[in-house]
Amino acid sequence: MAKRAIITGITGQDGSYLAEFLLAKGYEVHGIIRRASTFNTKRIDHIYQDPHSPNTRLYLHYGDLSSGDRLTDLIYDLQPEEVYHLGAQSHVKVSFEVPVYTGEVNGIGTTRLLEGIRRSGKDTRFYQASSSEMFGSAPAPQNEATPFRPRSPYAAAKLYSFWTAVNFREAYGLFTSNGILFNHESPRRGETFVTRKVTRAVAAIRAKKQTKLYLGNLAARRDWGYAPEYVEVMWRMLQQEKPNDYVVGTGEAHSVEEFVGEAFSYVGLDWKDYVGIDSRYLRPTEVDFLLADASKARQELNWKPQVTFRQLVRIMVDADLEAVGLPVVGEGKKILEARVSHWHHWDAAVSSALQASEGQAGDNVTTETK
Ligand code: NAP
Ligand code: F7E
Repeated sequence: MAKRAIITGITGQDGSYLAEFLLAKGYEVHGIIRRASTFNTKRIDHIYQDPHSPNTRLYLHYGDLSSGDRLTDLIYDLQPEEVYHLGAQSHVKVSFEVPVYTGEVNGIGTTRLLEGIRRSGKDTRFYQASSSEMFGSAPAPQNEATPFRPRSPYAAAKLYSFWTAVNFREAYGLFTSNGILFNHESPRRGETFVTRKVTRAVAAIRAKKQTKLYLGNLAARRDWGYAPEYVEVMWRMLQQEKPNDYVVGTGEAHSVEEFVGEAFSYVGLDWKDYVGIDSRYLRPTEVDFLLADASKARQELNWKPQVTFRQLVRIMVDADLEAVGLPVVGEGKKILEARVSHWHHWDAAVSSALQASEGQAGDNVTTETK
């Protein structure tokens, strides 16, 4: 029988890739989505299946992490083998503006799910989307033994969830694993994160639809990887004999300025002609330097990322050029064809962005549970 998984945050970057990955592995996938007055399913429309079809393996259910009853009911009704908890208010800068909401959703939301699993009595395996932001000001490189020094409401809330997952493991024997993931990006990355903001601007400037790009701190350094490779490691964590916590990243860090330089030069532009600084994008407290020491994941999960920083920039810029209707430079597209040939395809990555801009999303929700 097919394994059944619940994904919170299925409409997000990682949730959409994970849903594709699990469907390709033969899972029955149940995604929890928020009701919105506009369509918010653009990243999963290309894998949507009509719930009336006998072969359907993707189901969507309304629910919100800020409210527990529905989550508990879904866990009771569905009795999933695995829960991937990816739903969150994921923007660090925004968390300074809405700290209480961020704590409610990113912190207490996890307890709501874990309590639902504990009370259901089923030995459901649980993946917690922990974050390198939890390391904050701790010196790089960071690994599982590095002390956490969070620098934002986002990071503090994620830390609460990290320890709650550990506590439910120790107190009740639940299979809970934390993936401490460093930044990972893709053509499906939210438009206000710095990488996507830059690659979209490069495409818009090339298309003569934009003349200037305003950013904040160009000196911050991040360990940026390619998102589809990171959802595979989430799954690997839940296939282990025992639950555990793992740092996941490439082991290579670059500054925001380097990302900007690489993206502009890929299309033959000098970034200094286009980029300005606007203090509104600065954070009250910044995380200066994140660099993963992912040796444990490499050894125990046999996980090693294939896509490099330079390749990531090319994949994202090509996708955004295509999304604004320009010819791609082409290196990014070739990299994906050569290096990521199995379940993730260029067409899906780009077509979802195009569908979004063309407003093709549909009403894809069934509230029926099996
Ligand atoms: P994302 O694109 O922002 O997706 C977040 C998802 O959470 C969306 O589906 C969103 O729904 C959903 N969500 C937000 N608030 C919710 C609520 N109150 N109730 C139910 N669902 C809610 O984030 P991502 O980049 O895919 O990241 C996935 C997870 O990994 C997040 O927990 C993030 O904090 C964590 N993480 C990300 C990275 C990274 O570099 N990407 C690194 C480490 C950890 P809508 O579509 O309706 O907004
Ligand atoms: O910022 C700097 C900014 O917002 C990266 C989330 O997925 O990864 C992400 O959090 C850096 C920061 O990502 C702008 O100050 C400069 O130093 O793209 P970001 P993040 O804060 O690292 C972690 C691992 C997560 O868990 C989070 O969910 O870039 N920066 N100028 C800017 N950042 C933004 N957003 N916009 C700017 O204009």
